Amino acid sequence: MASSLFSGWIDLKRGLPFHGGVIMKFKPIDLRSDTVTQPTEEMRDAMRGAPVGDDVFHEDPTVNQLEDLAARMLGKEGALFVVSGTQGNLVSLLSQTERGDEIIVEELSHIFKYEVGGYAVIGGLTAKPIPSEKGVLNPEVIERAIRPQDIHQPITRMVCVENTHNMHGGTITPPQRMNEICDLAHQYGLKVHLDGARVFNASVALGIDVKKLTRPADSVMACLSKGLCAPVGSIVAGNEGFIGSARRYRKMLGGGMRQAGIIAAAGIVALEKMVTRLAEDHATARLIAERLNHVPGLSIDMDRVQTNIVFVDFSKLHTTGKELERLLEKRGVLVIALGDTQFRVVTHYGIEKDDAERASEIIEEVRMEIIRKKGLRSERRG
Ligand code: TLP
Repeated sequence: MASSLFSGWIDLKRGLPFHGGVIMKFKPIDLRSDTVTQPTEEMRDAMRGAPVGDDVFHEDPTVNQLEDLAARMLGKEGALFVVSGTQGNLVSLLSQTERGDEIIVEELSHIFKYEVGGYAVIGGLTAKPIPSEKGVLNPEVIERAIRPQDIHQPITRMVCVENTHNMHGGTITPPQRMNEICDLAHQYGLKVHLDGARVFNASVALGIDVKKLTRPADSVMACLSKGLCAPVGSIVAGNEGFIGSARRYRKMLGGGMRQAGIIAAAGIVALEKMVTRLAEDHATARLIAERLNHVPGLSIDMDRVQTNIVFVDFSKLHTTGKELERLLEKRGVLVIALGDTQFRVVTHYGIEKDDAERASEIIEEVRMEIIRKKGLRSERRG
């Protein structure tokens, strides 16, 4: 229905001019997340023509093709197509732990903070959150968090690594550090799960084969529906025993998807065609970061700008996150504020260089508007 009303503004690559149920007069520059990406035309064509079958019976040729491709790319014996990153992380935990076990997690990790406590509610697990250096775990800190064998204490069973690390601003754990973490964990008999929602962003930014980051882990989750643009779905990968178990837990969680080849078809395009393009998102993120970092009242830890995520500190503007979001939205830029000190910008397919420039300009204008309103003097930087 919207297409006839707003056909002049519709751009399938970037999506329809809707936001929060409201039809906007212009298409916003949506920097809230790379989860907002629309499937490409090639994905839509592939979905239209995909041969399908009942995947619970292993009879969907397109799902089977996606899983084989993903396993090969991630350097694992097998892979499983799951509904979401959250489901992929949960089946990975359930498959490698017992109720009452403890998992070691980074304190701002997605598994710990944003997965509704599934590890505890469904897995019966406790979590030991540990700090990191800008999202990169230190093996010595991990070692100190491993519980001794003691009848009073839960058994430490797993270490979870997030690469790239979302809440630290898309930071990368390099292969050498990944090897060190895995060597230590394995020495203690622990499993390592990699939340690689954006692991292809890490490999593209480093210019290395993604296997260098995924191989040392026992299980890997990688999202198809973020920067890679598939409409739905993630992959978990590991050895055959793990995949067998993950398949059972996926079924338990309601993730047996029947003719899922329809969406797996887009996942194949995502893996074959959309990986190297992520470099463009890294360039637009850097462009925004470099521009905003020169704006008085805003600051960015440029060390953390490694992939497609930028955290902007606006605490010096003395406004609320909600107000900032509202003012930006009025001018057609969507971001997510994290409390009243930082907002997050995520670049993705459909955000071109000129969108990045325009968004930076609008953010600067809104900052002026806030300063004017508050009667604050704009101070020049140093
Ligand atoms: N992240 C989303 C939100 O949930 C915050 C986002 O917009 O960044 N691991 C990591 C590191 C993630 O960033 C996310 C999603 C997930 C797992 C979960 O993936 P989905 O949304 O597919 O369940």
